[in-house]
Amino acid sequence: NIYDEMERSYPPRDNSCVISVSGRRSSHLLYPEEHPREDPVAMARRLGILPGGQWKPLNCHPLFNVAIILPYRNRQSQLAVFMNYIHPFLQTQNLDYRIFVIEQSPMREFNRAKLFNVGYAEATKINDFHCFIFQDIDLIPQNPDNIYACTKMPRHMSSSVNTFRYNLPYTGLFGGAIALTRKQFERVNGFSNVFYGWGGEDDDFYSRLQSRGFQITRFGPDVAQYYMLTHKKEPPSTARFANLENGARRYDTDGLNNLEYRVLNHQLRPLYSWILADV
Ligand code: NGS
Repeated sequence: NIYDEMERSYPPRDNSCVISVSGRRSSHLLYPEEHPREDPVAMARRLGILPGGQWKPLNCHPLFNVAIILPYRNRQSQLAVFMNYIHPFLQTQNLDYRIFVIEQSPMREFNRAKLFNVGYAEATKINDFHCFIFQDIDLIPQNPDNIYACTKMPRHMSSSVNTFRYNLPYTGLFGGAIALTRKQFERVNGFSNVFYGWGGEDDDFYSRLQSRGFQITRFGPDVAQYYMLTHKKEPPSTARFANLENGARRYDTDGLNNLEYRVLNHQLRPLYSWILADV
């Protein structure tokens, strides 16, 4: 049972929430773009979501406390589709969660990995989150059994994506959506901060985990199914291979412990906490 692998945030007690697992396969497509779109304020009110995109079940004690960190720039319609879909999805899992959107200010190339570090740092200032999900907003989890919480080992959540015909392209892929406890993330000094532009930052992160002796885990391909929202592909960065090659030299000095950025703006929006950062 894969749910034995879960790492609880709180010890079980009377009236702990039950993780209900349907056991159903999700080979059907959901076409989240075509879901009826609800106004964010109306949705927050209907679902009892607090300002900044926070929610927890009120009729039982949640077992999992999760910060969901989403790096972002210039994908407004995808963000709307994602938020419209993800809140009901997370609520069926009875999680104590909060969603953070970390937007990178213009000028420099996008730095997905550094935005994850920023999200981690900002979330940690607000609350003692036990578990972090780092993920792209174009990835829609299709199976409600894909629990958005941490496992005893760092977990690659999006191992079965429609654009790869639901196959894992290579064993070391650790991109898309991942889950790590605060402890696991701190143990590897977070992500590297040097990967500007597309590609390689997730491979570097996987090497960090390996260098610290972590095994990773994945749920089965029927549970780990994702639907990717379509968009134009970014041209890959030319620096990515060099950064990967000399990555090992920087694990201890490049990451959470040398993270520098400026928060330019932040707002508690109805469905998420928004942070605009200059990295
Ligand atoms: C690898 C990239 C990863 C990326 C993966 C999947 O080649 O960052 O492809 O990309 N590594 C390098 O460029 C060194 S995908 O097909 O999802 O666009 O995550």
